[in-house]
Amino acid sequence: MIKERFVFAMALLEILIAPDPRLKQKCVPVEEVTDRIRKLLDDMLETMYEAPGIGLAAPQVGVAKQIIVVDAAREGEKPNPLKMINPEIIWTSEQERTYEEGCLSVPDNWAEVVRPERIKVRYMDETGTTRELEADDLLATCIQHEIDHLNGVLFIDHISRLKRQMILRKLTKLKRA
Ligand code: K1U
Ligand code: ZN
Repeated sequence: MIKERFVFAMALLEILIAPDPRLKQKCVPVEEVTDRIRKLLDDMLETMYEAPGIGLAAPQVGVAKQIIVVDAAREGEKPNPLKMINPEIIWTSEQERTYEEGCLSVPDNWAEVVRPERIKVRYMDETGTTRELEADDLLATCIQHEIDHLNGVLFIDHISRLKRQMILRKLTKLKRA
């Protein structure tokens, strides 16, 4: 008997640009880690590297599920791709850090955001194994930024209303043009 084999090619996904109601949704947890979820994780990583970016959350590609990918390795460092399903922050440091953040869904805009400097995050990997990771520096900032996306929060929600509205108006005009 000939066994059928499916070979899935990786795909680049379209990244949604704000304002978009799909970026403001609360995402649902993943119940079971299937091949479809693993394919989404691979496609998200490929999309993130191509953008280029250091993180990407599923709602940014129109999928309202609690899934993020991150690689905060700096230039010249060994790549460190992380695939996180149902990530939850279980500890944050009192010490905070300010970082000028960007977002692939808010292109060409950067703003300083204050967040805890160190975090501990619990998540499921692509095999369904629950893991915990302690992160600091850019990795901690990026994971917090991506988990915000899963709750419909963008980095511009951390800045003044005036600045946020200016950015959103600019993006709306660019999308119309
Ligand atoms: O969520 C996203 O849209 C990805 C975003 C993540 C992020 C950046 C900065 C601070 C916190 C979270 C980005 O990757 S924006 C692009 C970016 O940071 C970058 C692009 C090329 C080289 C290095 C960084
Ligand atoms: Zn973002």
